Amino acid sequence: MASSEIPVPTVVNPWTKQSLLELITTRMQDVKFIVVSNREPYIHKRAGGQIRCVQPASGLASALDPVMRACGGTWVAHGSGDADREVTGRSGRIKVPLESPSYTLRRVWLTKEQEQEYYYGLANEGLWPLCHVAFHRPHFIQKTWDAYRQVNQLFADVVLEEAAGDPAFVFIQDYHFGLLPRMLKNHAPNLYVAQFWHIPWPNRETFRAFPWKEELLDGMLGNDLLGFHLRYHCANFLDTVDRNVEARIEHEHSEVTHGGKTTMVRPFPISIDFEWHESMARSPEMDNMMEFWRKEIGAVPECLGIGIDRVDYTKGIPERLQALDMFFENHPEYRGRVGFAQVGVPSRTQISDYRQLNDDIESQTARLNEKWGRGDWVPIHLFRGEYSRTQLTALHRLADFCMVSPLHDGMNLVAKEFVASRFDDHGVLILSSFAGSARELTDALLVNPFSIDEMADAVFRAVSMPTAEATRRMQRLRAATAENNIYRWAGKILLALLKIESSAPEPEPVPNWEWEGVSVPF
Ligand code: GDG
Repeated sequence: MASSEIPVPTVVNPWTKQSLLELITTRMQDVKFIVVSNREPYIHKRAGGQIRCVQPASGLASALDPVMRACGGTWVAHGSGDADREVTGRSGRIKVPLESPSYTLRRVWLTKEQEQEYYYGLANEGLWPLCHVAFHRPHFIQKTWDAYRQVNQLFADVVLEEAAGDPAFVFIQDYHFGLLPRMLKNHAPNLYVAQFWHIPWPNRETFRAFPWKEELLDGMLGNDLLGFHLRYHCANFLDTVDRNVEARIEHEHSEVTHGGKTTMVRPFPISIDFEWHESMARSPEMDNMMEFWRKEIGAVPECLGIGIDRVDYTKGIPERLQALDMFFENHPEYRGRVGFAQVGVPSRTQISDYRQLNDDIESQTARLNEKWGRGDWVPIHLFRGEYSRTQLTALHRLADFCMVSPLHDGMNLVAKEFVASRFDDHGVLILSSFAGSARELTDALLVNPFSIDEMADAVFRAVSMPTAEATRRMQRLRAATAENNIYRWAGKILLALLKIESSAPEPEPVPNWEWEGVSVPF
């Protein structure tokens, strides 16, 4: 059957904010809910003599904020904004979001040196390239691992303080906290600990290069539940454990037992609040916002492509620009008619490779515009900066196609946000088959981002696609995203945790810790 003949599936009972709330109010009344991540969902920054509260460009923060708004509870995170301390009480706690406070943000203060070694060093120059396998050499330096251990312990102290001896669900986010689960479980067995690893897990051969394998894996096996986006990442993890630590692995149940403790390893593909994105796209303020982009772009071309990314070497931005170059080379009939707007939010600019990447993208854009531009037609518009969610949604609305071409990505939410914004069923998604989202968004034009020819060809297919085919594809993409939304992701994780909790033996009595100011020895 041709792809355009496959019927659009209807969305049956999707998870909603309401159903998640019901789950929480009926099943989680007696437990605290604590989320831990490095990145905070709201950052207070000084700008022009004023303090602004901004939401960072982060997939993790975008995904979890709606869940926390629904659940309440406490989110423990690094207070990284230059005005964070001024607006936060002595306790380090602040209610967010400011316009409708629904949960507590507990800020953890790190020294510049800790941030440098643990965050930029071990997490982002070690684990990030190791797990992405994007042909970028990871750096493993002992002092960064020492800082990683130290910061994990600092967060453990804060979480134990927030739990205050009560039973709690602790939901840890990402690769910054591989040691935290074990630290928590060793001292508070009445905590139910889950971790979601937002980036890929590499195969065991790649992981061989990591110098502190056993300690990291032992830390992660402190979890009751460990989630990855894809089954493939779970299988890689189990295989890595099999090779490196003394453990019993039950592949059939996807469980590991290590040191007498069992960890469930499960795939939970993350997503977005589909309805929220769609209603924003339909809101009256969109007209003004679209006007904003029309002015920024100048003469909007007949056909507009967009890309929205943190500037990161895993996102494949230079490769995308090369593909556009080849497209203009191969299809002179589209010169002057197709334009591309790339939003690139600077990210991790303390790391020199990231600064270099920003410079490279800028000079590549300048070369391309010099080569192809004529009259008032500018082929590539580069917007380097951070934009509001409303502005990004307006850009989605203006686009005829969206290119999401990471060399490797755990999921990639931009692809899903684009689809959610297109209530008009217009627009073509070009998506890397190395993004986790490609497993669900099979009606996108799937490409190998390492093949410039293939991507250039996909651009041609996108701009020349018959409207009926584009519409059918978009309808199916939207149905898939509406069904697998962020509430489903959170609901499935909570249900798995509740299952673990209900089958747990009666807990041992918990020792009465002195919480204030005491560093719990690990
Ligand atoms: C990790 C994994 C996984 C972009 N520009 C701005 C802005 N954004 C928002 C996007 C989107 C988010 O940032 C980026 O999401 P990605 O999914 O691309 O992810 P990463 O930050 O690399 O995150 C990734 C994700 O975790 C979730 O598990 O999907 O695979 O690498 O929401 O819209 N947001 C704002 N201004 C911008 O200029 N406010």
